[in-house]
Amino acid sequence: MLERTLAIIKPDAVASKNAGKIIDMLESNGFSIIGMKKAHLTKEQAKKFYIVHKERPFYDSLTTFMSEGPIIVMVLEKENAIEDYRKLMGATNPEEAEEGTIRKMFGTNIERNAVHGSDSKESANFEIPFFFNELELV
Ligand code: 3AN
Repeated sequence: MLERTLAIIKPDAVASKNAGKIIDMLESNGFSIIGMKKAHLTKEQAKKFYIVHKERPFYDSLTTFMSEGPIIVMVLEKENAIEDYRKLMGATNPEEAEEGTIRKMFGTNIERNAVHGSDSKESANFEIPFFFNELELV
């Protein structure tokens, strides 16, 4: 069954001009981009997006990072999109990510790790409408 996931190219990877290479990897791995926009989150918006992490020690630092510059947000569609995109991203810590994954290639450290992807159907159901309405998904 076709599935949708939310992908973000984070401020570090947009600033380092790696967005195009990351988008190329998505397409060559079979993902269809059905929604895409550039955004610059405020700290408050980043805190709302990452509300599930509000008790974590890195919540403040993460939301400062995610609001430091523009991001590129996409809705990706594919069979098994959520799990397959998590695999293509690689481990949260780029040092532990497998060769050929996006985070291994473009991540700097466990926080500045180039990309985000929904980790479950429940997350995708929160994250996709956070950025897109149905009319924007084609
Ligand atoms: P993932 O993005 O791999 O699902 P999560 O959900 O545990 O990882 O963490 C969300 C985001 O928080 C990560 N993408 C990363 O930017 C940041 N993060 C995770 N763990 C740490 C940490 N120990 N220190 C700083 N930032 C972290």
